[in-house]
Amino acid sequence: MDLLERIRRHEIKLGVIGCGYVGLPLALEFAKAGFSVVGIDTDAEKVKRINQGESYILDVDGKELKNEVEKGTISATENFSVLKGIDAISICVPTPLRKTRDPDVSFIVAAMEKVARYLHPGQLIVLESTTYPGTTQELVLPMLQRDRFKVGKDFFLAFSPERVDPGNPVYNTKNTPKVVGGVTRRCTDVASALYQEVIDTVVPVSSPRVAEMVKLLENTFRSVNIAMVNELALMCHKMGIDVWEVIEAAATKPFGFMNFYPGPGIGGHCIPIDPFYLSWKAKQSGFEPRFIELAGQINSGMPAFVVSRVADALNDYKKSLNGSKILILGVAYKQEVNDLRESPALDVMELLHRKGAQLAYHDPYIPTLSLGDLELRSKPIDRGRLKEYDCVVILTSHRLFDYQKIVSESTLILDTRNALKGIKDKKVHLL
Ligand code: SAJ
Repeated sequence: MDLLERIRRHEIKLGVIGCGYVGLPLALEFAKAGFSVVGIDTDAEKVKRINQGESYILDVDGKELKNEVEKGTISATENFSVLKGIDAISICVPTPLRKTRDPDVSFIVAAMEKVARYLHPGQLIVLESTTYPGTTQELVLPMLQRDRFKVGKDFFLAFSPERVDPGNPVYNTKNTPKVVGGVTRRCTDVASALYQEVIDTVVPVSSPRVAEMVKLLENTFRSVNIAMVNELALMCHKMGIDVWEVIEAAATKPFGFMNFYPGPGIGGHCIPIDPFYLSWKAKQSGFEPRFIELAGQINSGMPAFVVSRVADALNDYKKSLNGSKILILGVAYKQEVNDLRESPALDVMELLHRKGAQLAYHDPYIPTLSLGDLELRSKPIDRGRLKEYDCVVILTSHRLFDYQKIVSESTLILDTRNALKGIKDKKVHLL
């Protein structure tokens, strides 16, 4: 029986390489649909916790995972030789930047070396990691297509960008449309057939290059628009205009507008990074992208702006940054996530620490963090402890914070997220 038929009967075995915030939800969706799924990860702790039915991703329901593990539809291993018995492989490994801001595709290469080693006729391979246009056809295909293996005939290869939005209570793996671009038409058909079994909407495109570019457009769109409102915040501060009121009013426009909000900078391992995959590749093709670089400069300049605003606010109370006790409220890179990667809070804290501030933070999602030589634990803020601080800086506006209490108990607040919207008090300074 051919692969398409076996996919439709849910009789194929799926391998997911990289069981992080993308791979684990995907693996669970396929397991819930009755596929036999193996998670493959180099992190022994992740493998152990999956096999114990224990979720380490906030958006993955622990009970559902345990249920599927007990049913035997999902398991995990560090041993890549399982690929010998796998029919379809989804690769969801990290794609960070090097220190030189160039793409680091070493995780993709490492995964593909294993895939190539165990490649056998009839296999489908789908790369999901966000990467520059051309990765699948220029880097991955040559690693897999050898003398006797022909793509589109002996094996199938596609790119399908992940669109996971951590902490999003509405959109998840199943109900977020999935773009799929195969190296050949048949590759697109086979990959689309697989995703159609678990994802409500599949969007086939003409090539992996188009699918890779779709993802980078999505994330560059966010980076550039966030940078624009960040610059608007700097402008409005100079001009004495409330940027938050401006954005709220502009958002009443029912067409041709989409609101973004200023903040202390951008975090996560997507928006601050993915656009630079695109600009790197564009430059290789002789094109100098300007929006991406400019957006990066503006967004990465926000932590310093926040620190200058803290200094100004303390100055009103005849206090200096040096020696002041400052509490950072919310350090995760965005609300309702337990992820510190690229969080602008780390940059703000580093700058404050260098200026001699006595730092503390509170974030129920992040129990500990290290900042250079500093090891910090999340401090409790109950029983009137907020009064101990010369300034409270809200960097991530988790919904679970009691903002009324925070205002009443604090001496001075810098709110970089308009979390206190509507609470008018002279001790509250807005970004
Ligand atoms: N941010 C702002 N102002 C805004 C929106 C976001 O300052 O108006 C900041 C956030 O605080 C955060 C950063 O930007 O630090 C990134 O925010 P994000 O909402 O883009 O969050 P991510 O990176 O977790 O998720 C995004 C997805 N988000 C949405 O579509 C809402 C989506 O772009 C991708 O699916 C995902 O990255 C990815 O994995 O690429």
